[in-house]
Amino acid sequence: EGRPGGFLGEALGRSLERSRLLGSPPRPGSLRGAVEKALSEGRPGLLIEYKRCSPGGFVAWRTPWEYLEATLSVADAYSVLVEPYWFCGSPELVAFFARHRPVLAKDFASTAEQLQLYRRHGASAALLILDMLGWRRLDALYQEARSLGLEALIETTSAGPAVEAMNSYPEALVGINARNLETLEVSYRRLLEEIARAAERKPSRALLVAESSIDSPGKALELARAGADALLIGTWAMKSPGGLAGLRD
Ligand code: IGP
Repeated sequence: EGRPGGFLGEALGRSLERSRLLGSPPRPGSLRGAVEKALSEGRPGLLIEYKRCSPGGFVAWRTPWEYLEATLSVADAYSVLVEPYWFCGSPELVAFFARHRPVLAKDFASTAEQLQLYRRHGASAALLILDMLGWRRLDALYQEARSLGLEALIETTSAGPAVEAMNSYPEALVGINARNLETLEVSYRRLLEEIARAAERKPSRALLVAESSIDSPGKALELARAGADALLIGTWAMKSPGGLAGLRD
């Protein structure tokens, strides 16, 4: 009996591939290592995000493999949405991208079980949102992540808490998000200002990440000059992955 042809044949191939991923989780490198390597080449680390939809109403049904092909040459790491209801994400997508680059599991993580799920799917790092968790729960989840061998990206929206996080958690990456997650409002101007303020008081080993609203090479350059060590790019990358090419020149 031969393999089925056409779409069914392809579906069988993908199914076998997914099944293999469950049996042997990928062994990705470190997210910090990927960013440090980019910095050693004189450029900011590029964290390219895979999200198929967002609460803002954005929808992009580029398949994971098409997206991988279009972005692998610029991505130092991937940020992959796990949250299913607003962002159309899943843990299996983490496993898919983690075979190729270190992956940040992007979710509204609030329990140790969720961190274990990301780890089982090959994530290198988990997102921890300070404005959602508060310092006490953040600290507990951060310790849990470390004990599982996961790195963390601690996210906030302004320079003050970002500097505090960089001082308290020197191993973590610390991000400032242009999008306020209470109101979903985005401000690139504000992001640039907060990155510049946080960079002034950045401890030497810390890694500062600029997140959201980056949609041109000019903004990427401006944020890097203001002191961002890495850039997290979602919507722009999903809409026109070809446009990212200029970022590594
Ligand atoms: C990417 P943008 O504007 O490039 O699509 O943003 C990323 O920063 C954004 O998706 C994000 C996010 C989050 C999503 C940042 N923090 C927390 C969900 C949860």
